[in-house]
Amino acid sequence: MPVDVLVGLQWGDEGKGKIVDVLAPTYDVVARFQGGPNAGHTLTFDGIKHVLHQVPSGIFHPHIINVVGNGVVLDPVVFRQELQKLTDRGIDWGKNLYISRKAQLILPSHRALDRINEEARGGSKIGSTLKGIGPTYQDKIGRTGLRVGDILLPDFQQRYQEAVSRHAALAEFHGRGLEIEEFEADFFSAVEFLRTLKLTDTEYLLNDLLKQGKNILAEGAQGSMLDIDFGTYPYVTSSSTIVAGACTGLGIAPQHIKKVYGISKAYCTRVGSGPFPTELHDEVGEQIRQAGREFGSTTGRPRRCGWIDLPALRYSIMLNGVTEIHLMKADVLDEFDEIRVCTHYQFPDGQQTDQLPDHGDLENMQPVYVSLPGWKTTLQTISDPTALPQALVTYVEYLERYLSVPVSIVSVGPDRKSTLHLK
Ligand code: 2SA
Ligand code: MG
Repeated sequence: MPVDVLVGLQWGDEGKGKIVDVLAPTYDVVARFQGGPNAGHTLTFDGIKHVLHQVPSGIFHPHIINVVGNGVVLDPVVFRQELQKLTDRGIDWGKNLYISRKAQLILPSHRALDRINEEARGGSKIGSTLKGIGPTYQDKIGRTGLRVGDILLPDFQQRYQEAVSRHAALAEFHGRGLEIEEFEADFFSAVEFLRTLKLTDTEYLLNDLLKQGKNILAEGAQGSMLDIDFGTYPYVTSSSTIVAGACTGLGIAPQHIKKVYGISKAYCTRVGSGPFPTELHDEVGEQIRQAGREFGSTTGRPRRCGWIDLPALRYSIMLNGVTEIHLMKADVLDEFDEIRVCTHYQFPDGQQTDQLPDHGDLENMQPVYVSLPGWKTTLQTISDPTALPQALVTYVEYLERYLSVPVSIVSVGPDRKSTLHLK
């Protein structure tokens, strides 16, 4: 049976949590393959909004096995909080949640270093979520990281102290102290809690499940334009957010992958610094922010808002081999007279391109737009795809023509039920 992968095609917050929730019932397994507490996946059903950071979004379905893969960086303190909240809401996660022993551990000193590094960047801050993501992946690649499985070793405490000493030296380079003492007791009690969970070689678990005929949904976090290799470097996150990351982040071979769901908003947002060619600094951008409630679900930061960027989307689709697009938050554009679509970028010398230039260039590009009519109706009340307004159908057809990939879902509201299947 196959592995299907769901990825964000923009700069994150495309609505991946909602789509995993909608698709989850047809899968036996939902697995996270990268990122960590920087992610914020929002799911809304039965009138309640749930925000997940590290727990896979299949957790609300008792039949689904949820896996935190080796590619993830895990903060035990945040993880325990998340699970506690689920318990308080009556979700029984105990039986079907597995964590890779090879996932990297985020330590309090990683979080401290994230802040120190950001502050040291002065005017060129990444806009990190300050969850310790960058420093933890740095340790992983530098082969000095601590992994979840290490908490079972008798010398874990000593390994921890060695890591903290290393981190203290790095902080000192910036003339700073780590100042983590007040967080350590909490960290160690969360580690004790983590010990009681199902810490597993999840690459075996997943491949055994595949052999048994189970199907897996790999749940991406952040977005393709934040990918460590192909995103707008250095304004990116520190993991492989594209489909290829699902292979290394779960231990699954590429031939198992079948469908690739590419999630995009009907417009575009970005949180944090870095180039964003279609960003709107005017009242239209503000209108999108308010209508779309565009504030970070992890940090509460206001998101930068703009029109959909088709050269960037086509690039993401190419990198991921997207087989179907899910167009999210179409209802946010209900009130607009016109919907703009960026088809090209223009260089300062007047030349145009529909390819994504390197980020230095990208900052100097002007977007070239096509204007399409708005639908000026309330989409949220529509439950039959054939009842969608013609202007929205025209918009969707325009995207499909440009991107050469079908749009199979249009989402018209945050609730599970506000999901229209076109194909
Ligand atoms: P980091 O913390 O090292 O991964 O930050 C590096 C860049 O990646 C961006 N990033 C994100 N962008 C959008 N959404 C993310 N998740 C949260 C959410 C964000 C929030 O779902 O709302 O609540 O603010 C996410 N995670 C990382 C980040 O802004 C940096 O530009
Ligand atoms: Mg999010």
